[in-house]
Amino acid sequence: MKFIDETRVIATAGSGGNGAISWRREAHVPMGGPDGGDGGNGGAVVFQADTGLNTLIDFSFNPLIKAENGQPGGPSGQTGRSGKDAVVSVPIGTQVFYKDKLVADIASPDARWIAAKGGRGGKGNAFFKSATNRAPRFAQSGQEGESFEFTLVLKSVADVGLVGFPNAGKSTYVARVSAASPKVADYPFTTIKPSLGVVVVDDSRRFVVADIPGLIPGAHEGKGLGIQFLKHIERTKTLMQLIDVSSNESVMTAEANGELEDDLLRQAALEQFEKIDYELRAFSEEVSKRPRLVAFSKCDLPLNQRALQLCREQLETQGHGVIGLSSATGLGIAESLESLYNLVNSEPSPPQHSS
Ligand SMILES: Nc1nc2c(ncn2[C@@H]2O[C@H](COP(=O)(O)OP(=O)(O)OP(=O)(O)O)[C@@H](O)[C@H]2O)c(=O)[nH]1
Ligand SMILES: [Mg+2]
Repeated sequence: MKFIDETRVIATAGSGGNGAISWRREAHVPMGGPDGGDGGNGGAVVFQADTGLNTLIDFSFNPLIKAENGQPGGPSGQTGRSGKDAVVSVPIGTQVFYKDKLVADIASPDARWIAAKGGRGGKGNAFFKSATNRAPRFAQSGQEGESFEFTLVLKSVADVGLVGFPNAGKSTYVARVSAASPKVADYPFTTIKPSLGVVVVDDSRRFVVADIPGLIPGAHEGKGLGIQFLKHIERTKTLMQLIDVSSNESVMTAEANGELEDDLLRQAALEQFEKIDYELRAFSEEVSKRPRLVAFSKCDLPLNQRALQLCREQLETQGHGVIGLSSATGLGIAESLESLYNLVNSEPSPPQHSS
């Protein structure tokens, strides 16, 4: 899945402070010499990778980035304070273009790039004192900070796509495992467009997960919100399918009457699996054949835990990894990350069609 985000920013570094012209004035020194201090340097604009970000949206509201100017020099040889750098967080994968040329690629979690250099502070008149000019009446002006208009482009490719019925707990999972904070609510179609989260398993292992709007039967024909996002799923390396039977109507009714048989529960869960599987197959045979992790979500609820036990074997014989997890309690979360990381890294990348 590729999301393209593009935005323009103007990065302006701080100017250097002017050097000072000043003379020593002390009661007992009749001819005070020059003592004007240097101006401080201007702050730089620095782009820094941030694993918690996955869009450039903030820049569309705030395209002007300005670092602080250096302070002018003072009397008695005082150097002006340097301006603070403007350190701006950008998502990993951000590419920086200047006049259509790629000038930086913020690709790793610790990447830092100086986008605009601050101006040097000017020298004060004390600096220019020499044998031939003992009383220079001039000082240097601070240099202007650099200023550029850049285009930032973010192309994120998601490694894992989350699929499942609306309300299955996809966004809650993304919120649990990444720094992203998608909207979560107890009604269907809370998520209306995909969003990404960067999952940091540990220092050296990361992957990107995509939260996708819920799929419903008929999605491949355009029902619900699904179809346009099924297209994106084609680009992910692997899928995690979330199953949640706790809001299935016949299950709930039987449960309320105290007559929930194993068969009914198993059937309801497998049916949910099949319905999504059918949509995937109808959309693309190739996508449906990719190894998939089937996760029974909300396993803090006994109902889902029981459904997991009842269906595990059958789903495993179909070649899928099967786990139970709860984004509410953390149960099975670490295991899911290990499995997904392994799936992502064992799979050849899908073909890179342009989107
Ligand atoms: N008990 C329990 N509830 C959960 C868990 N995960 C999610 N929920 C609840 O399930 C409801 C739906 O969660 P979402 O994460 O919004 O579901 P979704 O799959 O993203 O839904 P859509 O965006 O509508 O497709 C919310 O009320 C969540 O609080 C869990 O692990 N345990
Ligand atoms: Mg959602």
